[in-house]
Amino acid sequence: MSPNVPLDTVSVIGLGYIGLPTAAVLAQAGKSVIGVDIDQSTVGAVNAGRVPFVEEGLETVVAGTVARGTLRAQTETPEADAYIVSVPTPFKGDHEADLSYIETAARGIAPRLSGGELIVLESTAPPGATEFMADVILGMRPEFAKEPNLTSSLYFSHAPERVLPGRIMVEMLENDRIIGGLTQEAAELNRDLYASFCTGELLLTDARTAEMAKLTENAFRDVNIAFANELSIIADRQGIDVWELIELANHHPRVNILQPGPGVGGHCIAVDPWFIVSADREHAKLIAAARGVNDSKPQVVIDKVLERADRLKKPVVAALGIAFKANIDDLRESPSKSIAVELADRLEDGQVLIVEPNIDELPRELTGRADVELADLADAVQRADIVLVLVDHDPFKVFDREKLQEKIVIDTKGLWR
Ligand code: SAJ
Repeated sequence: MSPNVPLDTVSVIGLGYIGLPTAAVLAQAGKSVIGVDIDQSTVGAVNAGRVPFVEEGLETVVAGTVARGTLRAQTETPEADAYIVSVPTPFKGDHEADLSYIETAARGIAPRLSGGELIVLESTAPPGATEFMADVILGMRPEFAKEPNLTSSLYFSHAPERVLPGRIMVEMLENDRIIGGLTQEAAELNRDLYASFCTGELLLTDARTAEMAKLTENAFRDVNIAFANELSIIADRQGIDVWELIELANHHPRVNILQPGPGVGGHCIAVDPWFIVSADREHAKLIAAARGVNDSKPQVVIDKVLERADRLKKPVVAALGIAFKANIDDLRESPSKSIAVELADRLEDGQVLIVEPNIDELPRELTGRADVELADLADAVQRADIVLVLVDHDPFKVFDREKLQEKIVIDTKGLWR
């Protein structure tokens, strides 16, 4: 039996790629939701029913729930029955997790508590982070630490997000969720809250296992992409088409190799495995090696382009895609973007034409330079000596390949094979 405490008002701390969709689906499910963000422009956008980033289907739900009055945003942490902390956990130093955003969120929540509240950590974090969040809050409110397990106490839980950018509004409703409580009651209360919007299975465990499960999922994917990336380097040197190789090997009933690319980007898969490594450096050998392989792939691509460009006078490179993956506008931790930046720096007397249909202006690192320009696909290909495919955006797939004749094509995504 879950503790009998209300879960009507929910405050979501951090209105980013995960927090805002979470707030929106909770509001859609009938909760009264108050989103909190330190960024006034995010707060302003949400209150106007707008979304500060591209995510299929999100704006409609935000606009609808704001108009109905079930979702609003502010910069101050309010009183609420439940809190969901969805703030960044970047790394610092030697790939240690930086828990300072979680700490700041916890410090904002503590003064608002009156007992009986559920506090959920959604941010991906290393084993022990939920206990850390609880310690920060209980350190500020020691009166709640004295009577654990009573309805007047606080309930701490971890429910790591697992949604795929680009499919967030579907996966948030349908994916199974792992819910790890610091106590059984906390896990049950967390399950009751998430059952209001999630039709997937809600799997209860303890907080440390839930923390590790999330890291394990992303490390699994990272290791498997590293395998594909390593194969792509070996195959290239052996004169073998890696895409054909993988397709053939995947006909085996128990083989399922992922796809190589220019490297691994985004704020999850390129980051989270480090939290396992930093928790146990001595034993996380494979996970650390996979990170190394994936992080080295952009340099392999850069070297290949420079080698080809070396033979040309005033080489023009069309870089197709700088987002971290297909059909999104997210440039964070994007290997494609760093490849474009380094090419712009190193191409002698050359030019880089960036084709990125999901953005209207170039990021800071690529602006204000005479040798870089945002161009449309047809124009860039026409002007380029080297066409470098970095992201498999849909519009690139249907490009007329006749127009590639006489171009040097370096295709890191196997788009046009
Ligand atoms: N990539 C490849 N080859 C592949 C698949 C992906 O090179 O075969 C690259 C992508 O181009 C991209 C990176 O890997 O640069 C990551 O992309 P992704 O689509 O694998 O994953 P993310 O980072 O968008 O989202 C992941 C998901 N985790 C898993 O699939 C295990 C998502 O479910 C998580 O919620 C998310 O991380 C997160 O927030 O942790």
